[in-house]
Amino acid sequence: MDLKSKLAELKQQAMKKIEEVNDLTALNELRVSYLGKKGPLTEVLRGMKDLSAEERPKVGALANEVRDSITALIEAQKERLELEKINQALADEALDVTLPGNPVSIGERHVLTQIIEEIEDLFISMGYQIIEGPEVEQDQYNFEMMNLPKNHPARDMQDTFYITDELLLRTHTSPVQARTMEQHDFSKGPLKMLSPGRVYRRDSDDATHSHQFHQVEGLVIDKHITMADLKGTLEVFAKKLFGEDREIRLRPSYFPFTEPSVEVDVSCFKCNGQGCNVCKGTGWIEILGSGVVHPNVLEMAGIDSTVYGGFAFGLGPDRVAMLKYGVDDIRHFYQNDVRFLNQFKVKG
Ligand code: 2NL
Repeated sequence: MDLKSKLAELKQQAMKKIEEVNDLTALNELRVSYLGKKGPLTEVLRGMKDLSAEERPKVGALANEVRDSITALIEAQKERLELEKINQALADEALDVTLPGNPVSIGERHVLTQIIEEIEDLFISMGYQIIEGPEVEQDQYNFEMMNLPKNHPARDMQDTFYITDELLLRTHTSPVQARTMEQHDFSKGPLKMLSPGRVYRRDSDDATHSHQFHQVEGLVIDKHITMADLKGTLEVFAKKLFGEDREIRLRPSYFPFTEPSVEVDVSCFKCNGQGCNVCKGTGWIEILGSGVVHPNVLEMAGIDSTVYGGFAFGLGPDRVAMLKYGVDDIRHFYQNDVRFLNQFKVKG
């Protein structure tokens, strides 16, 4: 076959294959196979040396035309395939921005944390510091410094988890206050503190008892503190937590660490004092214990009880939450069933 026919056939075959190609890799392979150094076009050009002077420019021109045509078609196909690729990618990644979003379920602080933080915020606003301490305590801080010497009958009131003779799980948050009183520099001003935290008692768990629960204790020590300071403070507290219409009343009581001691009732937030199931017909709900700090407690912490005095109170956030939300079993707070916890979501 002469070179002209060879070129014509080569062109026809190449144009057909390039026309049919449908991806960029195959197109590049075709380019290499037809136009590359080892391709048929190069071979034709190499064979030109054997042609006559008359034939050589004609075949040369034809060879150029064939190469240009193939190159042009390859370029056109390349452009088409690249555009298709981009369009395909855009189609694959298309987003319907009008579709509704998937709702995200957002958690909430535990109901007890909510109550405790509400109490913390109130006392912070009155100038108190929030101070926390260890849950594994020394007998010294948990009992001794709270005016509960060994063999004191009041220790029987507290069924305690002992770890060793001297180490125990704290039965109240008072040891945090004992530690703080010991350290406080009264030349810098009064001590006003609030200690929230977990406490432990050797109770059998039932609807109203848990071996692990919470306590929030408050303590103020300064010169010239009286029962009136205590009453005013607790009135603000009761109104903040149970509503502006609440009143409080004090009843005499006994705690080893306060003298005098009082039990504090708040007028029932459900029936406003008329008598109902929440207040068991009395119109009053007991919410905390408190009193004037016993001089022995001050002295044991190195504070001169003839110069300084104070008041202290303790309450159980578990009980407050049960009253506030009508929860009938303290164990709900510790089982962490989301169906229970989700009832206390502040936001949707
Ligand atoms: C209650 C009663 C109370 C205190 C806690 C206290 C602390 C110090 C000194 C004196 Cl450092 N007292 N704390 C006082 C009276 C009562 O708790 O029923 N809590 C749930």
